[in-house]
Amino acid sequence: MAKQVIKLAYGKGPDRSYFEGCSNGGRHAMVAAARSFADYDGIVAGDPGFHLPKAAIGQMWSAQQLATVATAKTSAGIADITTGLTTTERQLIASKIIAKCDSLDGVADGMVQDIKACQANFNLATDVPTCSSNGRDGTCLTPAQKQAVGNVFSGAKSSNGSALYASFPYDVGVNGSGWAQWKQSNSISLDPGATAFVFTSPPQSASILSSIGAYALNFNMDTDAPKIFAASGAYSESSWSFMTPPNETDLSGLRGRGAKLIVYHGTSDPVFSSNDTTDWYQRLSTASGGDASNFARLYTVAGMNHCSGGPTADQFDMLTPMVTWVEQGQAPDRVIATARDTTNAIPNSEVPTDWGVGRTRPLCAYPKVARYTGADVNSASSFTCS
Ligand SMILES: [Ca+2]
Repeated sequence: MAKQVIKLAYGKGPDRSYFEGCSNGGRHAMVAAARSFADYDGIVAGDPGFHLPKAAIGQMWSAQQLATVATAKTSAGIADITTGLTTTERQLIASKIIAKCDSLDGVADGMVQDIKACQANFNLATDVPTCSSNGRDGTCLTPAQKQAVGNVFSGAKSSNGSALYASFPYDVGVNGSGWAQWKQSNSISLDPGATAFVFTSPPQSASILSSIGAYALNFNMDTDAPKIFAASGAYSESSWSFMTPPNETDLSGLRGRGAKLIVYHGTSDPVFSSNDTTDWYQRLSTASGGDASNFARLYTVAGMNHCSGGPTADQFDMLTPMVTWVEQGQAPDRVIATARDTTNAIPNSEVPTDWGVGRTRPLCAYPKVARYTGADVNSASSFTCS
């Protein structure tokens, strides 16, 4: 429609067209890269939910895990999953992740840039103190809590152990308010609503809206989850079919016309896993002769929750590097991100005060990692992508 308006107003269409979106908009971007590549010269996909129906199942899986260790019920009479893992306990987990992973990138700065190495170094079972089943005081997790949290991070599975969605990397942003919002609120409201009425076929009766939390906690990973692939009567196409790219590692159309794709993803995104996106990027690289970086690049954002927030440097401009890439042929090796401290026009209250002001970091083209090389710890220029 915009292109039509431009053509009517100026007598010719736009010279260049760009698409950018985060979250479900990131899914739109991924689908556009595969299906509508002829319409865009550059596409930026942020924290893409491009496996959205699976991610929603993952959310309800997480809710079910946390329900097993809840200590109270809601007014609706279901497990209050916010009591399964308190804010203090999330901060405890984050502090233990920091203890094991912060320095792997060369500097103890409260940010885990080498997220892959962190997964090999951090062990929930042994790095977080264990308390007795009735000894929860914020300094430990019970064995049952460790089981539940471990299951949340290892991702949704059917009863025979088949993965229904991706795992999540352990990262410091587990202490972010966005983590709790998605894992302990949206997971029993937004995700089950979308699953019940859009993602599964046939859709549920609207009457279940009055007990949508119970729908989430009773969602059957064996018999309900497959309904995202089902069509039924008037619902002649499954959500999986209409919401995901037809072949997510075939971007030959985009590549063939010289268009570019930039994807970014917070490593502490609690709803759409950055593991899912890095897995896709690795498969795209394999399908592209071992290297997709001449037309598609991925940047992970340390500590960032879903599209923003958490202990992170989450203010960055991906559009300008995209335009430079498309129009001048200069691929972005690093993009500078800024932490929104108290001096920022839109501060992020989850930026730790001990970071001071003016912190910048490079976002590195995956699989490169931002590593400290010395000098000012708050300056992106003190980091190399390697
Ligand atoms: Ca660090």
